[in-house]
Amino acid sequence: MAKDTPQTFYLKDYTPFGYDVESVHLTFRLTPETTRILSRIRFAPKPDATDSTFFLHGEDLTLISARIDGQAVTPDLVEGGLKCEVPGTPFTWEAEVEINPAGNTALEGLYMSNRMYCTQCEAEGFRKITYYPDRPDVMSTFTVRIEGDEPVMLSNGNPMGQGEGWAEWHDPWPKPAYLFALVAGDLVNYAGAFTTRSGKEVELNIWVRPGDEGKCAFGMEALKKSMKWDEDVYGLEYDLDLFNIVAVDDFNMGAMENKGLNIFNSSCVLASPETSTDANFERIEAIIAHEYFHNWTGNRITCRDWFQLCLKEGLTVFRDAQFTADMRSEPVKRIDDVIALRARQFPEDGGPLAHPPRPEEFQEINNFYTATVYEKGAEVIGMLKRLVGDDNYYKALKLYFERHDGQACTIEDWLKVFEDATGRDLQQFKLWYSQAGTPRLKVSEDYADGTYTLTFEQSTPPTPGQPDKAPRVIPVAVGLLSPNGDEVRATEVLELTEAKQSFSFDGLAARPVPSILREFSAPVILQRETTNAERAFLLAHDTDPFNRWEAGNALAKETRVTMVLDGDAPDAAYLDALEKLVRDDDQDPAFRALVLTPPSQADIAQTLHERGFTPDPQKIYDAAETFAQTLAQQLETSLPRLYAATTADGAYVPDAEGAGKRALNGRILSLLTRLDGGDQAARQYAAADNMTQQYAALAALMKAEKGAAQSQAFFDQWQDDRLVMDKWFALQIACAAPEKTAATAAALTRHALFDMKNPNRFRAVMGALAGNHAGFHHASGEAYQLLADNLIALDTLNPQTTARMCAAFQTWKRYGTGRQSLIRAQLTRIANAPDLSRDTTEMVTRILDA
Ligand code: 0A1
Ligand code: ZN
Repeated sequence: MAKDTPQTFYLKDYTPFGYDVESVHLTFRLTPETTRILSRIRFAPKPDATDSTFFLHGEDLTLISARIDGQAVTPDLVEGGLKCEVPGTPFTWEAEVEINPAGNTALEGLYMSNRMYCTQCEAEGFRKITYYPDRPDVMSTFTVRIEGDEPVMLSNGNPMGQGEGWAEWHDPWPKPAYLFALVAGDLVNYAGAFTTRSGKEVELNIWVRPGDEGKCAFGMEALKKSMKWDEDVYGLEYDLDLFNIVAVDDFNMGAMENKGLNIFNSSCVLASPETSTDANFERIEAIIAHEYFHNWTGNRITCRDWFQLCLKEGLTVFRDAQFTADMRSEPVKRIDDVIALRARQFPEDGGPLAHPPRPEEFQEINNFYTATVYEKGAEVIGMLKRLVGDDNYYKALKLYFERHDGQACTIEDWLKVFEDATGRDLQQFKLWYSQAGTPRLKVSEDYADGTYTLTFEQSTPPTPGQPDKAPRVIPVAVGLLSPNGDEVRATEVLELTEAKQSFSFDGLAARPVPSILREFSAPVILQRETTNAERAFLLAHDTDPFNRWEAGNALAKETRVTMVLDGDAPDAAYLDALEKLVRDDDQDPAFRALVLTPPSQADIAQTLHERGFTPDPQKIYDAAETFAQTLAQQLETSLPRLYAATTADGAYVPDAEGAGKRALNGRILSLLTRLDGGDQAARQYAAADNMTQQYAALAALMKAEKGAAQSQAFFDQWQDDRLVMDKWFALQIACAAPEKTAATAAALTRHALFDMKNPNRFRAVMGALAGNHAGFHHASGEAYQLLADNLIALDTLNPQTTARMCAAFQTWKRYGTGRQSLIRAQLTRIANAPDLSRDTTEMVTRILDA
């Protein structure tokens, strides 16, 4: 059907569906190209319906037959679904449709991945399986019969029976269609068990392709830890007798929380020391927790409509971050999250794609699974918790689960439980959900007669559709240090509500050094005149680990910005401070690794842009290289000792302590490689028995252009492992010099193992291209063109992944006119590609309209 005039959906237009769905029975007759689905659905007209149109969504379906109460009917096939005359009393709708899973490269609905059937229904994929009111506020129980030759055939809920060529499932919990799932194929299970605190025995399985059983143990442990943690911290128990996880190779996102049958991108569940890095292990633990936590925040309490997406995603990200902080290190998790927020959410919030955590309109909801909905959505909850305090937070959450279990809710419902539990008025706080853009917080200070005064001015730049913004509630955690480094005021949360507001601290013996926005208490950009000496002081003395890191990070940025703008050499005082910290064995290795990790080049570009300069990616690259080289030379005499001291002995364990040590060791190795020509890295590569060290050594060598032999060896060793090969593809592009980046990526798209249909492989190559800042923005424009070529080609196969990757161009307006016109030409070329999908059209249009 024609998609010429894309439809826009608005939050304000919400109307409930006119019918209750009392039960859903589905029969799947599986064959790769002509799967038949028979549905039998019991509908009951709602007595108070405002709109009783009987419209069922449906896309890419061939309708074979339809019946109401056993009588054949001929529905009207309309854009996006069907309409039908129906009785005014409860009735049974039956339909038979045919679909083609093998031809489904969009990976939405029922599709095939490596000869295995699987589904992805969030957000609106169920309408590609059968005609249905495919909206999250329509909840029902599902009974599913699967007929086919596959050895394993799974769906949601509990198994009801199985025999030769069939299996039946029933999910007793009413759910929206987006949580439906079906998997069928040649799978083996890695089994586990969990006893809930009320004594219920739950069978756990991770289903994988034969051969991958050895990569399930870590994921299983992570699942059990998540189940236990949700009981201990939130009092939430699992509610079925069975919890299944399935790993699939072709998946658009990370994973999906389908009720009782989570489906995972194999990269987010399969792990082994030989094939996964520490970062992979940590991410897998977090994603398994995230999907598990959705069972309550998402499934038991779901969203009324897709505008409320952050209701489940922001809260679930917040919960998984709490979990990771508890399992690993709280400050390290916070620092990692803030780095990610600044790298992914700040550019979104400051560019053409800016939208509030709860958007008010969309064309394609798949384009709103964003850093703003997820990560900023979680930040908003973090602020709420800080404002009401821990006890009130858990009191409100308890009320939320009691009051709304089994419902499809809104942000208003969510805030109301906090108001009711705490007596607090959250009207102004709610602006965080409706306003886009990152607030700027300008700080000035004054000291006289023992009284120190901090004055804050907040403002938020205009974003698309929102020229002016009212002041928000901003919790600013502040502590004060005396000039000798002692803390003279412990952390206190200042609550900003006005455009300009002052706070005083009296009884001070001397002018204090403020530590502002501790733990990054609000997602804002702090603007404050300060000196490098003060930053170095905070790096040495702050009692808040986040702000200690932040001080080091600010120093690193200042140094690099000055190098770029003035061509200066790296700041000597900063180098000294770094050296002191790195050599201090009393300091946590993970913390030292973080301080030693330079700000990304994209981050420097963003900082320059914020200060009104046009970033030059090549100069930023050169400054990064000079800085690293100078640091390596400064540390020359200590590097071999540090390398030895941080080299882990004993068996590899992917825990926080080991990971912190290896992260520091990796940073040291990369510096050492700048001085020893790669000798140590080559030895490490040869000796490595785990992927973290093998990969770190290979990366150091490739960066030094000394890794040809090891890269070939890596390929020979791992060519049959898809996930490891994704690393091999990405690393070559990430390590390429700016002038070679596009050519390296182009050559890899011609490699026999490049497969555009596999989102992981596509992202490994195109994501690495967009992520190599100086290479992507090389003045030749070759990288822009290569990305556009590939996006145009992918769009005909997989619109969702194509549209997401268009965001690589979202910062285009911050670069110089030459680069802008090169990018505009590519965006225009994409926009004009024949039959461009609705997903990509929306993204390119929004980016171009900037
Ligand atoms: N709800 C999942 C993420 C997800 C979203 C959309 C998908 O397809 C469009 C797939 C997965 C989560 O938050 O983990
Ligand atoms: Zn989620």
